[in-house]
Amino acid sequence: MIETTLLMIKPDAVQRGLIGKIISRIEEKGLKIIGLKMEILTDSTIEQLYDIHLKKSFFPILKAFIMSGPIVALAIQGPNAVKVVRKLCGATNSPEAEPGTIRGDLGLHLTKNIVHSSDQPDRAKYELGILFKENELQSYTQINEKWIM
Ligand code: 3AN
Repeated sequence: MIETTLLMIKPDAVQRGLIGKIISRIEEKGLKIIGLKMEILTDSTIEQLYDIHLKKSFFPILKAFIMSGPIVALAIQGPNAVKVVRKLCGATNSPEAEPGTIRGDLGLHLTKNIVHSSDQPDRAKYELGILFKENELQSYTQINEKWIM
């Protein structure tokens, strides 16, 4: 099933100059980028995005980190995109993420863990709705699609 999901490149990866490397992995997999922006997230955007973690003890640390610099948000489309992008990201806790995954190859930290991606199709819809307006998502056909999907 063709799905659209959110990938957020977090401030640590932006500061470390890893934007291009991460985007390359998405493109090389064959997934299609249909939205892309750089932004410094506000208090309220972070609270909406991480609504399920609002009451958690680590939320203040997470929020301060996400607000510490610009993030890059990508809307990514493809077959089973939600699951595929989660797999490309690897386990939440970077030291436990498998080599070959984004976190497994590029990260060492639990909070500064390089990327976020939606974990379910309904969450993807919700999270994309927070970071993108409808007219910021592009509908187009890539010429290589018939070789990939
Ligand atoms: P994921 O981003 O893999 O879906 P979540 O949703 O469980 O992971 O956690 C959201 C973010 O909160 C993680 N990316 C991580 O940066 C941070 N986080 C999760 N658990 C902890 C924790 N115990 N201590 C500090 N930060 C955490």
